[in-house]
Amino acid sequence: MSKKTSRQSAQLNQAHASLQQAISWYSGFRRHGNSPPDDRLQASVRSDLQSLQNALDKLDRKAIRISTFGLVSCGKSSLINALLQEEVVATGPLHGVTQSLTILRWNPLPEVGLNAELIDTPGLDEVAGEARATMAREIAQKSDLILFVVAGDITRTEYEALRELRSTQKPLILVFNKIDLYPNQDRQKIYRQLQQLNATHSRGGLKDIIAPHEIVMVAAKPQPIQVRTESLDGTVENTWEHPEPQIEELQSALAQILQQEGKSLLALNALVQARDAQLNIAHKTIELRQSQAEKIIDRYARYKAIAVAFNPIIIVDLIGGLIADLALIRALSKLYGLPITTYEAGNLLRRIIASSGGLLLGEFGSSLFLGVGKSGAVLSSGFDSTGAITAYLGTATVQGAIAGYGTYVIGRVAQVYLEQGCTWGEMGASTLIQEILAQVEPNTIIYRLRQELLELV
Ligand SMILES: Nc1nc2c(ncn2[C@@H]2O[C@H](COP(=O)(O)OP(=O)(O)O)[C@@H](O)[C@H]2O)c(=O)[nH]1
Ligand SMILES: [Mg+2]
Repeated sequence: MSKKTSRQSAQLNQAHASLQQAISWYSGFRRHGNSPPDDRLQASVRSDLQSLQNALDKLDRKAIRISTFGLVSCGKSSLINALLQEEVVATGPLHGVTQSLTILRWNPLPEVGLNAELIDTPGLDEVAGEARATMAREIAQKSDLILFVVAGDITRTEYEALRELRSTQKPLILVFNKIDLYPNQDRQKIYRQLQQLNATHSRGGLKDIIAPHEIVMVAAKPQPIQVRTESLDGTVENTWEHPEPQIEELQSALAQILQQEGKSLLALNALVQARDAQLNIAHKTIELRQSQAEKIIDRYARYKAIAVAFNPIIIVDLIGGLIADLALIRALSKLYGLPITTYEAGNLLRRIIASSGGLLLGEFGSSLFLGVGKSGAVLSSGFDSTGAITAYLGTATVQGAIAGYGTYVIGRVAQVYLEQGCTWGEMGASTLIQEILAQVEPNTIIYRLRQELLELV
């Protein structure tokens, strides 16, 4: 096994472990902590749990999902038949031959150890406006690779759909079909036409909608040719001959992608799906437990204010404050039932300290200045004069209030981090996505999508 292949297999295994870990965590998490099983929460995260399970099942099947998009009659169904080398789906010149999504199993490269699922879709122009965009996005989200089929000049509708699909960050091949009818068409011409459409309509968004090497030219079902045969006795017979499909360019483009990065794509997409599901779960949990969380944060803010105000020693203030903040983070994560270890809680606190440095500095500064005053007041007078006690209490109250406010902010920031942090653990989906993206080879499709994917993480 080559190094690349084994790296891809390792990515697949890691994705598998990550999804399994997430599923085992979240299917038990409603019984976690002090919170009783919560029917409302359970109902609201059901679809996300299902999505996690679906992603894992797809990994188990090792199924690369390839879907076709295009206007009606551009030859999507014909293309699928040509790839399968069998008339499996109905095709025809009438509008709307394909009414629903059809999933077809295909085993293009047994040696790669991947299965493919080809998805035949209705034409983009058969579904109106907003619904079309939604349909396209939903199908694209479930796909690992998109075949966008065109035949003839690219229309505005096609261009818009192409742009919409591009924004899902899925690898895409532009398949120009029916080259038997357009013998003068070539890759560069299509590329230029797209660039032109892009310049007119992109509103400054996409720089390069597609690269020339992502365009392939095929004839999925070339027009039958009439053959006229005249026998010796003079009788004439007209027959129709069906030329073989010409889809070699597409076949080799697919083979290259599947071989070079099929498993990585599979792992990556499963992880993206898992990450989104986990973020949804975290978000819904935090929303549903908002009022309880506020009570906890208030309580800790008050504890800390009191503890800091009445503690005369600076360093104990600070340590005590940090312990209180850590305890708050633990209490919140317990309330939500979101995965967090003590180590992660410590990390989280460090990140909060780094990102809200100003606030913490304020706390620290107040401890130094006011704390010295506070300790000084105690040392010099030993609480024996009313003046000293007043000074002490004044300083202490201000300091306590600042510390309490600090905890309040930390509570808020912790909520945000908990919501996102659940995918950043050791086997977390976001962590693995970043690892895979760091390993991609420059000449791959994933590499091209890397920047956009990194922005999503
Ligand atoms: N000339 C020519 N016709 C094609 C080709 N591929 C498909 N067609 C025809 O285009 C029509 C629509 O094909 P179909 O696969 O049903 O399109 P779909 O609506 O995109 O699924 C059918 O009549 C096909 O025979 C091709 O490569 N060349
Ligand atoms: Mg069709």
